[in-house]
Amino acid sequence: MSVEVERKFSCSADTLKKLEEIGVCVGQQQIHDQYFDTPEFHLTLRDMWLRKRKGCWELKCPTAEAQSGKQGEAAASLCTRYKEITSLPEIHLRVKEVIKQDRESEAGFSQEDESWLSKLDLVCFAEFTTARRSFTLKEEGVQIDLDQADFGYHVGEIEVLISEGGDEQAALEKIRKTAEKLGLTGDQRVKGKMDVYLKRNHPEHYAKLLSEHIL
Ligand code: V4E
Repeated sequence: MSVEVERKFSCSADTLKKLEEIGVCVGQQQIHDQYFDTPEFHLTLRDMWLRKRKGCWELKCPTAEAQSGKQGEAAASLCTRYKEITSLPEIHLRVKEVIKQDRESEAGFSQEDESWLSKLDLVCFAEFTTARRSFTLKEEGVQIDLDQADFGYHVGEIEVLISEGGDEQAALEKIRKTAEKLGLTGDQRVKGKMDVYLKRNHPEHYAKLLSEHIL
């Protein structure tokens, strides 16, 4: 299981110019995401994000450190860290734990068979496509993504993948150095695509996530 440590940023023309100078473009892609939750939003109210991307299931959930509220210095608070679970049986187990569904699901675990969704009352609450350009800074071992979502929001992110229990401080330091090289200033947390999507499409739920400090 891996942990994604990342910092979002607003990509100005100057930042883009710098990135094109010092980074190596490693690809462009269109990403279609569908996010699922119960109608009562059991998962997202626990900061758990279940999505289908390129035909595969992924669950992002907070790390133990994030759950205990350990945040560290100000620069680290600009970063998020989430466990990324991609094994479908494990996703099913975790989702079931949260939803506290006592009825045993008999669904098999193939990427194609989606009967487990309806058994757990999971519905798609967000769906959008992102045009992504990815860069690396080889010396830092980081990936930088520039995302343009189809609902008109663009955002950049600097990310480092580590294994669970891996060196988070080293990841934060790589992100800090990269931000410095890109000339990023400002200590404001930048909104992700989901913030903007929920604010527009599910304002009541968005307000609840804000009040619970999940977004
Ligand atoms: C974890 C999370 C969400 C799931 C989507 O995560 P995000 O990294 O924003 O999307 P994306 O498309 O860049 O995924 P990737 O390709 O990197 O795997 S939606 C909301 N959250 C929580 C969250 C948060 N609390 N704060 C910030 C700044 N981002 C995300």
